Amino acid sequence: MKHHTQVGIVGAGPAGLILSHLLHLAGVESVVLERRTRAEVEQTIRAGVLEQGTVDLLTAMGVGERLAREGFVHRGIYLRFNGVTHRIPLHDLTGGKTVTVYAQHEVIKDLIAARLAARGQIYFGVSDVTLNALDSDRPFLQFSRKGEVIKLACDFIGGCDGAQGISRNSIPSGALTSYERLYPFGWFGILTDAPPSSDELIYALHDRGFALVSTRSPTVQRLYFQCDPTDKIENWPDDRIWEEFRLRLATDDGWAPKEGPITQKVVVGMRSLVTEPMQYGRVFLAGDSAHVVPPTGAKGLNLAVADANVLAKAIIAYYKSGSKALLESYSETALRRVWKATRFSWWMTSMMHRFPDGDAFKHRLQLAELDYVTRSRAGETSLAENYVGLPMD
Ligand code: RFL
Ligand code: PHB
Repeated sequence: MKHHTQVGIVGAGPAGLILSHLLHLAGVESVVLERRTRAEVEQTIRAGVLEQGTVDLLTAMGVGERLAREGFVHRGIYLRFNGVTHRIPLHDLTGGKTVTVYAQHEVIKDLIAARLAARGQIYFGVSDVTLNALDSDRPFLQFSRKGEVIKLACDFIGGCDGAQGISRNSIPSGALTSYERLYPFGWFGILTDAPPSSDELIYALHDRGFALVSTRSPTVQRLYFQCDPTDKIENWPDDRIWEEFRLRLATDDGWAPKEGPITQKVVVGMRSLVTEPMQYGRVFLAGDSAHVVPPTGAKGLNLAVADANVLAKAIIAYYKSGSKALLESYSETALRRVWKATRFSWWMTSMMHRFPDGDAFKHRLQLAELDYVTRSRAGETSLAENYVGLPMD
């Protein structure tokens, strides 16, 4: 067990693992501390849509092999409203960019395997992690592992511990400003053992609310519908779930989802949160620890990847040249992209969901906006370039 490292990283999610591996590829050493077990981390079902830039980065890092084999490249998405489906041709509108559907936990498995093959240090199942002396030149992480309390001195700390982590709250109150928006709905998500219902994702707005048809593999599908954020999965037996999907996804030409046994049910809340700046002294926040987006734009994982990339470049430049310039501009660089993804996620969410206030004027505006976005080249191009991902930095 080491007691000093160049970069101490809290959290083995996409942000922490990508940061650690990018640093390793440039000869910078790091240690990753993770609260959960390896099995838990590798089995948590979350995101599914990787932007073009995320795929390119993972490939350049040497972890794109299985992704290239098993991921599904999508050249468009469908928007469905008023019983009619409209295709947004992402590929044609963005000069050839696409998104790839490949589950987040598969990315995590690939990254952990790459870190361990390179003798990278990830400590799973640690507890009581604290961040200390953050504004000094000698910050340190303290944690418990197998009953032993360990102090790990670091040159820098990467706070990559997600929305419920401790890094953000370790920064003195007053040093950070948070901007938050809660949405009055959540998503009910399922996994089902069924063949794909569609060749590309379907985002649907219906009088009863939003629904999304996504996929995981030729035999496993991921679907969501808008629900009350306090709803309970016990209220939703399988028959009632399929009835809701059939209603919300119905088209004038009789489309219906392919049904199968439901193997997972989950209710997720929806909020937007941005914390500024994403740095304090020698701790740098990356990913959900600094910002959260509602899932409608499929941006959360991709933002975590982009943050880790910007931060890795800044740390590597420091060790190569001694210059702190990129470290000092990290927050500003990352936040430019974060705010644009926050805007896009808020916009997609606002356009695609029924608001419980039942405001008919708002609903008419949503339909007008959808009509505009699907009929105007400018409108669909704007959606497409945000969906496939804005430049990494
Ligand atoms: P993570 O993935 O939450 O990883 C943080 C890690 O830190 C650990 N941790 C700690 N470790 C040590 N000590 C502590 N005190 C700790 N506290 C926490 C945790 O155990 C965890 O392993 O954060 P990261 O790396 O910033 O990555 C963010 C993404 O996971 C997240 O933004 C996405 O999953 C969001 N998201 C989506 N993003 C997309 O880009 N495309 C999508 O299609 C998409 N769909 C989704 C989503 C999120 C969803 N949920 C469940 C919120 C769909 C859903 C339903
Ligand atoms: C998913 O497949 O989990 C998924 C797809 C698109 C989204 C959100 C989640 O916008």
